[in-house]
Amino acid sequence: MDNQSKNEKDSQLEDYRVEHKNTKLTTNQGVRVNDTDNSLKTGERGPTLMEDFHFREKMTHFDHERIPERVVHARGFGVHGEFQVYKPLTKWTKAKFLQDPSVKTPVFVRFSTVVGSRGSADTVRDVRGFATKFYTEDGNYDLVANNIPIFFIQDAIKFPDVVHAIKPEPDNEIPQATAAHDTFWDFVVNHTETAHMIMWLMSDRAIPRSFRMMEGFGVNTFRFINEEGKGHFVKFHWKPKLGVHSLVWDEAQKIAGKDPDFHRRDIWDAINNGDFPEFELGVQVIEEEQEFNFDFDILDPTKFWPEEQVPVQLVGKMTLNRNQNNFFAETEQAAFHPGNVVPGIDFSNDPLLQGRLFSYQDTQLLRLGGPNFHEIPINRPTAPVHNNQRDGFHQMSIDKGKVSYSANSLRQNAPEPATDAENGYVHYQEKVEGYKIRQRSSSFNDHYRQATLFWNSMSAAEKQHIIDAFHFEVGKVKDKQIRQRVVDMFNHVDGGLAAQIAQGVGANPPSQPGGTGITASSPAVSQENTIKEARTRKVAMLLEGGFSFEPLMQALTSLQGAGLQVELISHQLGMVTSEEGQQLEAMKSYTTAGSVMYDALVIPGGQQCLNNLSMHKDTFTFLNDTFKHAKPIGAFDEGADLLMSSDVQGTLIADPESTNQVFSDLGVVTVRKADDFTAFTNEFIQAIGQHRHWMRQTG
Ligand code: HDD
Repeated sequence: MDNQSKNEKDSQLEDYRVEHKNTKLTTNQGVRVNDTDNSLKTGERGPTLMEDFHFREKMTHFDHERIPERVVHARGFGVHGEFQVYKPLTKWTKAKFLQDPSVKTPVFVRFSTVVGSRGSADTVRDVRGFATKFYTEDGNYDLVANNIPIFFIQDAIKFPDVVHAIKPEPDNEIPQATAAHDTFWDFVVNHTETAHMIMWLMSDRAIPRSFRMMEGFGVNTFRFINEEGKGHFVKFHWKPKLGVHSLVWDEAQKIAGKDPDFHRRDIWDAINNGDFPEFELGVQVIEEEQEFNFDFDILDPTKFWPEEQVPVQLVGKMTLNRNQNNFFAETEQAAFHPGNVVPGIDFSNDPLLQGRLFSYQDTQLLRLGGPNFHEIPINRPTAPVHNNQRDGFHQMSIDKGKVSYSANSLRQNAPEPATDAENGYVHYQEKVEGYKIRQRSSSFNDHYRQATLFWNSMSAAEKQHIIDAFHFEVGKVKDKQIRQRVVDMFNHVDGGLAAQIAQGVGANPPSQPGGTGITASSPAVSQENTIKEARTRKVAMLLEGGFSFEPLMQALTSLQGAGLQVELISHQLGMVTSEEGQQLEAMKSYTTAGSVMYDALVIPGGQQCLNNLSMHKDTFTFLNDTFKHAKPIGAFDEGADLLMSSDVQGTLIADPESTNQVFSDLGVVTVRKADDFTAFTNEFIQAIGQHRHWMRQTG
């Protein structure tokens, strides 16, 4: 594609790409095949012959086409891009890709859900994975992140437990891709360390509008190491240039049916349209001497470092600018590992991170069938690889010579370990001593204070969404005792929250006073305070015969000029004629599209169009759902009259200065013939940038 850039990784991948244009069909042995539609038989109606090598090969390959899906993060989608640092980070790290602002480091990013299997829907309530492989000159560096800054558990040994609890229940494999069932909430009430993560999981963060509109967090505490060997604790962030935005739960559920590929389609289309998603890399850095200056343990993965206390410094930008060629070869075979680090980046003793360092390599050995998966094109570093590792399933290199050991004299000890000066990786020399004990540090004992901090930081609408999510999730739990225990557990976070959870799930309100006494908030975690951008949003324009052409075209041009994607939708596909006789094509119909697939709605003018729109029940479903989901609606001329017969009508107010109907300022924008059309489109685009107009739901 024209808009897709070439970089070192792309050039490397080019060697493996195959196109089958103008070619003859062959077997995998390169033998030309003369018929692939009929197997070789004894007589026209006789049995198939064993000697049919083409049949045998074709069928065997097909029979073996599947590999195990990832045990978590099975459903994902990968895209290529580049990363550039803004200025040298020499004072903290010697990592080469973080020094020179002119260097573009190729990246491959895989976004994912955690719980569902490979074919599950994109818009389920779940954590999203955000794994980035940087192909640096020092070798591959993987930042294996999520869109929530903390985790369920404090020690990796609990990972199989939490995953078993959240996955479908083992007797009947129900339910798919959701935490809304007994075993998960049973786990929660038996592990109060999950409280903070559950607050995030019940929040809007768990139903993102787009992979392009979510943050990424490395979660675990890592270390930067500079040339002098000095360490700094660091947490990594990705900040989306489009801001952090979410769906509404009802919308998310409907999209799961209408378009289960919603998120992957969104990013695929955006990149093909040239709307390259951009994320800034942020770091929070803590001096080693300040390790104990906080009221939480900086190694505890159930805690975040509030940005107000430890600012996020933006140090570089990633641009995702190329779609993959082949889903299986690239997304499915990509292997990420938080243990893939380069000189200048090291680990902390965070007990969750320590366990992750074992798990990823281990799971990939099974999933990708042996120890040579680093040779699969998507996983190959662009840095040269030299060592004495040999053989194994699917070995792709032809290592020459007799020597496969070190130290050796026969090849002058090549490949030789690199010195410090040659950038050989030196593990950070941290002094550690202690007894071998299976014990959690008492500094990890507080399970509730940051959960309260998060709750305090939410806007009224965000709080309501959290309560609604608890009602849905816990409402699906059959065991009444567990439901009661959820109420009692979250009473430790906030008494009001617990009382409201209780109301919706048939449990008793908490009997004890609630809360942690924390009154502080962290405004940075509220999506209310995020970047508001209309660019790249999708707008639905309803279209029926007799629409008035000029204003529609004017609106279309303004919206497209502001970088929005507009789709024309009618009751059926095909050409639609305006009142003046011009024709436009409806590319979507009420059957193939739904309001949940768009960020905003436009209703054009024209008396005949209005009459035609009013004839279809689906028009009102579209309009009312858009309104219910708090999305902006723009209507002009006669189109505005349609709002009078919809749910929008309730927001009508009297305007003493005008004879027009005026809708209160809730993201419903109308314009009449005499009014200023440019002012209308500007206001409408601004309303789209606001994303959702929650006042409709809470006001
Ligand atoms: Fe993990 C996959 C992120 C905790 C074990 N994890 C996986 C992926 C992401 C994360 C984004 C998908 C990678 C891809 O796209 O292929 N995981 C996280 C984060 C965690 C976390 C941010 C919290 C800090 N994970 C975690 C723990 C363990 C694992 C505590 C086990 C000790 N994760 C795995 C895994 C997976 C994985 C089983 C499954 C597939 C894979 O690795 O390649 O090893």
